[in-house]
Amino acid sequence: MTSTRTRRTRSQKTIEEYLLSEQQLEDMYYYMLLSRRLNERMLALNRQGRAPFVIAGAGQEAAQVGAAMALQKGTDYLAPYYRDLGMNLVLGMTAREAMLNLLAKRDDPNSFGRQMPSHWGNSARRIVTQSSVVTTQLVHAAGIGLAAKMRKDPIVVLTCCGEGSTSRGDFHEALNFAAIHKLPVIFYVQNNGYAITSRTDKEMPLENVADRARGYGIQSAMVDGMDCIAVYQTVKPAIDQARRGGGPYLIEAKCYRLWPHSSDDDDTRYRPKAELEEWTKKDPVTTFRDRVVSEGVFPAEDLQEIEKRVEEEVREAAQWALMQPDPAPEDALGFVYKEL
Ligand SMILES: Cc1ncc(C[n+]2csc(CCOP(=O)(O)OP(=O)(O)O)c2C)c(N)n1
Ligand SMILES: [Mg+2]
Repeated sequence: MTSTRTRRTRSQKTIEEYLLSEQQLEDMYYYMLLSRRLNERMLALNRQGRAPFVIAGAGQEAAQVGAAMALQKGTDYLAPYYRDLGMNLVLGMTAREAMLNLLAKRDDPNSFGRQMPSHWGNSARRIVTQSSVVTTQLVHAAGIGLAAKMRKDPIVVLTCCGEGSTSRGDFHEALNFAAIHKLPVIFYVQNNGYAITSRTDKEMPLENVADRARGYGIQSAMVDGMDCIAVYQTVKPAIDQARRGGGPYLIEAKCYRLWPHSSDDDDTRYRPKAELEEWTKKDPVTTFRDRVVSEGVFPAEDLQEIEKRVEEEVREAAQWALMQPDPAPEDALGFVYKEL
């Protein structure tokens, strides 16, 4: 995002303490807020009967935006999972494109309306197309890492999944393979406490996903995934090290899914209300805002300008996307068979 605002007084000291530029901090807020507002509008469209299915990243915006900002755009690869709207936005997806994807429109750049919503993919942005089968993207990431190593290409692959997905075989195979071959892959696990209705303690016998790294001899870190700045500062050095040939890294971002699993889920049947209320106090978007305002980094008026811009962008994108054409029925077999 490029700033068009007039400058107001800022606390230079605090900005330096964050080890981030003013622009990076502004971008963090913009992308987190854009992701949240898009998800809210998407759910409204779903409830109006206009969008079939929503699977959102609400509560995970800091974990996603902070990590994606550590990538080199257009150079590094992202093998995301369905909740990663925030990551896609950082790597260049527009609000209009996000809405085309939700509505399975002809011009959806992810799959031209062929995949379910939130099945990302964009070759120009180096975002790897994904399967509905959870965790398969980790194996794809290991393969891309191997190709990069063989070509001596200094790229890094960031691949994401939820903590529930770390109990599937693909997780273990991908980590083992990446560790043996010292591949430039960051395995980034967004631990949001649940795999649909199952709490973490019913998914694995350990408290921390990061502890699983030891079994493969790779380095690991845990970070507060509700804190965008901490996430960036944890992921960036791991990416830099992998780019220098230091091998894979497992990072666990502890966060929380503030919404039900999807638009088809009723979380009141399995999630205690008090737990949700506690985590809502740590909402990554509002806590970021409160922090940068109270520490004098941004005057509240500057953030209000971003908020107004985001509202307008999301409103316009939804209206525009609803009017875009659906895929033509005769194109249904496109991309299925090789054109001769
Ligand atoms: C192999 C496989 N099993 C089951 C499912 C159904 N499923 C979709 S999402 C999901 C939960 C995954 O939980 P987690 O990895 O923690 O990610 P979260 O949704 O919590 O972000 C499940 C079981 C699937 N898509 N693929
Ligand atoms: Mg989960």
